[in-house]
Amino acid sequence: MPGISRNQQREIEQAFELRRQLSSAGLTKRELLKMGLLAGGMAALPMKGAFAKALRPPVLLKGGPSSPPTRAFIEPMPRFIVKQPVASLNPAPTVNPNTGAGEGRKLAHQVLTRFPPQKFYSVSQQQGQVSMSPDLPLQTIWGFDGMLPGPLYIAKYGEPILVRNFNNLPPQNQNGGFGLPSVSTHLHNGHTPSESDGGPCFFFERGQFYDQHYPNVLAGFASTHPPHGDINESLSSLWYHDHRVDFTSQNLYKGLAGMYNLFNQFDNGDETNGAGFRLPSGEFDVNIMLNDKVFDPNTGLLFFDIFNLDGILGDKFLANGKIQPFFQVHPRRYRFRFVDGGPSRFYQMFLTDLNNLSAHNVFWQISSDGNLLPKPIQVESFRMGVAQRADIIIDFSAFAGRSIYFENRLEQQDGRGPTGNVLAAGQGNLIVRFDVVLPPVPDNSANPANIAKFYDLPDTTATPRITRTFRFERTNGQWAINGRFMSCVQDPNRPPGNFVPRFKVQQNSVEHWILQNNSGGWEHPIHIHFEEFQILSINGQPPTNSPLVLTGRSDVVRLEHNTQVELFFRFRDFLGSHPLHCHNVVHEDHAMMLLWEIATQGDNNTQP
Ligand SMILES: [Cu+2]
Repeated sequence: MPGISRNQQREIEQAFELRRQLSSAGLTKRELLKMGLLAGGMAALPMKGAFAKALRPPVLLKGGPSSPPTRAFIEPMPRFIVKQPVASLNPAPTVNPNTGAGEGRKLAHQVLTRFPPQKFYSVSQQQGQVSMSPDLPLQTIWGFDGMLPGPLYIAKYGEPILVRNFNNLPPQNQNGGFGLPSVSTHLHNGHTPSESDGGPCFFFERGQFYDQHYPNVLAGFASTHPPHGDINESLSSLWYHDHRVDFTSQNLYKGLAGMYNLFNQFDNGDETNGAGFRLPSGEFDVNIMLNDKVFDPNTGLLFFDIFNLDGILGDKFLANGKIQPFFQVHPRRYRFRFVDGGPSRFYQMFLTDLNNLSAHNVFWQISSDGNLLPKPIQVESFRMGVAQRADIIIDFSAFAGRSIYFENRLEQQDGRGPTGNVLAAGQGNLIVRFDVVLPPVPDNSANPANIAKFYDLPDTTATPRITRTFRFERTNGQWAINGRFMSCVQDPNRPPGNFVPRFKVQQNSVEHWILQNNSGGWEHPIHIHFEEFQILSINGQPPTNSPLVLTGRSDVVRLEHNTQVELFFRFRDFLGSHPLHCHNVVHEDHAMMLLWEIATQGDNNTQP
């Protein structure tokens, strides 16, 4: 390990060992907090001696080098494996939870009969072994079908599906130090009824299954735009991941995530079809999940630091489960669907030519999270917080015969958030190397410069029924919203699966939500489930469209230092509970999240 002394190296190794022993004791973060091991963060602990020193290795906590060295760009980036449907499920799915057969669902499906599934899927959450680098040992992960990343669902509007999700994870005492074999699978911002959304409280246990019904229906179908919904609210690139309350960060880090591409008649997955947008399709439509991870310097095994409440930064950068892969491409246009798979890092991605560092290599951004922008914008970079997606189009014909890198140039030194500095070309994290070495092939996709419009932005002038304010803040070393922490509390007056919400939204109403970060030290990528928002103002000013502040529809807003944003929402079509939370999954688990509920009658709580 270069740049550190033998003593520092030994401290790091001791710290990993101690943390591993404490982690495998199976304590939750809250139990550790009660024991005083987490109070106020490690730095505040009044500990002395070798134990304290080892628990607070300076190099590790500064996010410096910890993992063993790995060679870069010696393995290809894997493509996602497309999930295939099954002919039928046995037993057949039922509206009410089939608890007798082992289903862990508590609430009935709201629209299973209205939108009967046309395809059925069966997926198993289980342990698997994967190679993240030839320079590291095989890693034991938890993945959908045992894979990292999990499979890619190809879905279409108007084609409802049902996914039967099995929990086949190993028992808690075989978790390798982190991970809880109790899961809830969230399809991030599908317009999905609450009981299938995979919320934090809808977890199910080992040996159980859970049927998730994805109607793949446009928002507004039962309200503003009957009967088919608003085409302007079409979604494209979604991802799914574990959302188990208090354990999302461990389970996600362990590998429980995948992607879900949703098509319609315009974004139709066929670049030769002139009725659509003619976006690059087939082998030229590539999903990329980004993660950063830490590996134990002694064993080379994946390491999760349950003592870190700021947010975990890895010193190894993975794309589709491989550390710094290369990807061979043809000299033509490609669509890339990026997701920041966390756990805590923000990215600003540039195309870097290491032989010409001063070049401004432009490409096209076409989406903000799951939403196509009103039209493509030409950019030199794009920024993402955890859970955010960005669809971009790169024309590699300009780079034929050369290699060019995806480089993250956003400086971030700890889990609190980026410093705001954008590093010079070549000084950031090189993540994927594109080798433009494959032969020329036809390109039937549209030149983004000639795409005048994807969709219109829905109107945001309707008067809100209520404006609510949410403060995101640090409280006693943990993370709170309006001074309170997340917990799943069963409503004693309603059937099982109904949790006490912090507030009730009136179905089909308009609300304005003000999100406040009064801190100069932290940034939070805030995600609200179920409906997308538009930003009405940032610090009182209407936003101006730029690559860093896209004014289109989104489902995650990066709440930067000392920032207040006002968001426009319409909550439609379904009833039930959903969370609002920080998607730095360490903050989320600890416990910057709340549950709200769409109900027939809303409340008037302006600071829930
Ligand atoms: Cu946060």
